Amino acid sequence: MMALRELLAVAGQPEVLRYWEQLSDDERRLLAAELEPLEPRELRAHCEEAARARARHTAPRDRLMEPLPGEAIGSSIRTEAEILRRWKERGFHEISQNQVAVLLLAGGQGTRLGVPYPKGMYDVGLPSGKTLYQIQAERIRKVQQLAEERVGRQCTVPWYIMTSEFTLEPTQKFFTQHNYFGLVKSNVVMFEQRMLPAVDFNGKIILEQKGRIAMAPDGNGGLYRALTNNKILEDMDRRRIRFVHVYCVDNILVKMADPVFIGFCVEKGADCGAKVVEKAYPTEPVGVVCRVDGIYQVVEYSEVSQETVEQRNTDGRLTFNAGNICNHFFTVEFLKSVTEEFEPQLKPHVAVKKIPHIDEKGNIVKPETPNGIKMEKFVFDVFQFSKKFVVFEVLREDEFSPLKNADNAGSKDTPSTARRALLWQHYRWAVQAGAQFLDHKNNRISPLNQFQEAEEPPAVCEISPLVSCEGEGLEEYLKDREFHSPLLLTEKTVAALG
Ligand code: UD2
Repeated sequence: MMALRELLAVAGQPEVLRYWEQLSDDERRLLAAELEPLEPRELRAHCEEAARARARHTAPRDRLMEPLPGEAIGSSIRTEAEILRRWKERGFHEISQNQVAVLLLAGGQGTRLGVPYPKGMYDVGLPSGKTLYQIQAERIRKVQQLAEERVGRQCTVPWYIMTSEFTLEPTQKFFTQHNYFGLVKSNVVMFEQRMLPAVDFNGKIILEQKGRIAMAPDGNGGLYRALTNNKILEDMDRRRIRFVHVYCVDNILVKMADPVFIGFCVEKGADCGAKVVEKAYPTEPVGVVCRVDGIYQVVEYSEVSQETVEQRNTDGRLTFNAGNICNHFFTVEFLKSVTEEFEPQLKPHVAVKKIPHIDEKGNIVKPETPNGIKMEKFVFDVFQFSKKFVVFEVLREDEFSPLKNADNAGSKDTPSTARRALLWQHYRWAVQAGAQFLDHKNNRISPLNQFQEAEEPPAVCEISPLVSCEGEGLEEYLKDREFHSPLLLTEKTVAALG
């Protein structure tokens, strides 16, 4: 208790204990457990900085923004097949040498989707009922298998999963319950990022209950602190990992350890890279990769003016159209330089939010206007420290369909759009591999290759990642064969077709 009082005195937050006398032993223990990991002087600086940042009118960086020069962008769309093949083989080579890991950012609260469990556990309604975690796990298994086929020995792509207080326990339970989806448990490394208190506009920590602080994870840029605190880079060193593919949990089309992207980055000698897609509309909630004052950076959608996002070139295309899809490449060397040297220089971003809190009398209030500040670091803010940064453009319909919002009328990036994006992709693969689909009267459905996110594909076809990662190897099962919708291709069903 004394230690706690002292900690809060140094932090300038003694009021946090104002209901201490009314708390049960359990509540006291929980409150102490939230506070004890925080260094008091750092906590003080965090609260003061939050209040200052709110008061400060941050100068928009818009006028310093310049679009990416064309030559700075590699592309999976506008590159000859031969070169793409070379990048892919280079990527598979690194994977087969066990030098590539994937790292999932899964510490977010998923507030917009509004489910009380981690987003990775969400089932968007595919015929297989698979969750995002399962899809990602199976894609790792397939990439490992494809690398193994190339070299004839076992290959491992370790999966690091950054969670937070909200997501660690349910994620662990879920993986155990599902037997790690067939992955080797010791190759799935979960670790936790820090939580920080939300503060009010006067820099005072907000209590959401008498014995509970309103805490939030410190943003996906909390990754770098979490790597240090959990000795993750040491783990990577032990496994001789050199390249890491970092990605966010909610993109149903994510290509795990994408060999083309890895190969491209490695061949270019990059220490840091980002995948982008052409933005779909000016206000799409994705950061834009650009140069700010000459330095490659991402300017987040929440920090750019309407005028800038709407700016167009003479050909009608958006001037800032390189949409960040939260798929990054890092060398382990670069991550070391960040954790050892640059992390403290990362500036937190301020989010002004409506944060439930208790009033003077101890009643819980759900505010209707913003009342508090959350401070978050962003994963991409380290790009500025890169010595060789590359950008890789990919096709949205192949690689990006994020799950952000619940299925309400007019919402974008919902379970329905994610489900449809995946089913469209698999339908296209099946048609390209020569499958014919029949309707209920046994008439052939004329193939449609035009992806339209708002519509269901002409036939339902879901292909397990364990059968095909990106449409490869399907002719053997599908060519010139007729199928009724829905078609579910799993390892079992293809065994019968092959
Ligand atoms: C992210 C990108 C945005 C764009 C978009 C595409 C950032 C800062 N912004 O925006 O530019 O690429 O995705 O979908 O990357 N997370 C944590 N810990 C946290 C907060 C978030 O691990 O404290 C994870 C979260 O679980 C998710 C990812 O980071 O996997 C992105 O978080 P988000 O959904 O809040 O980011 P969003 O959509 O605002």
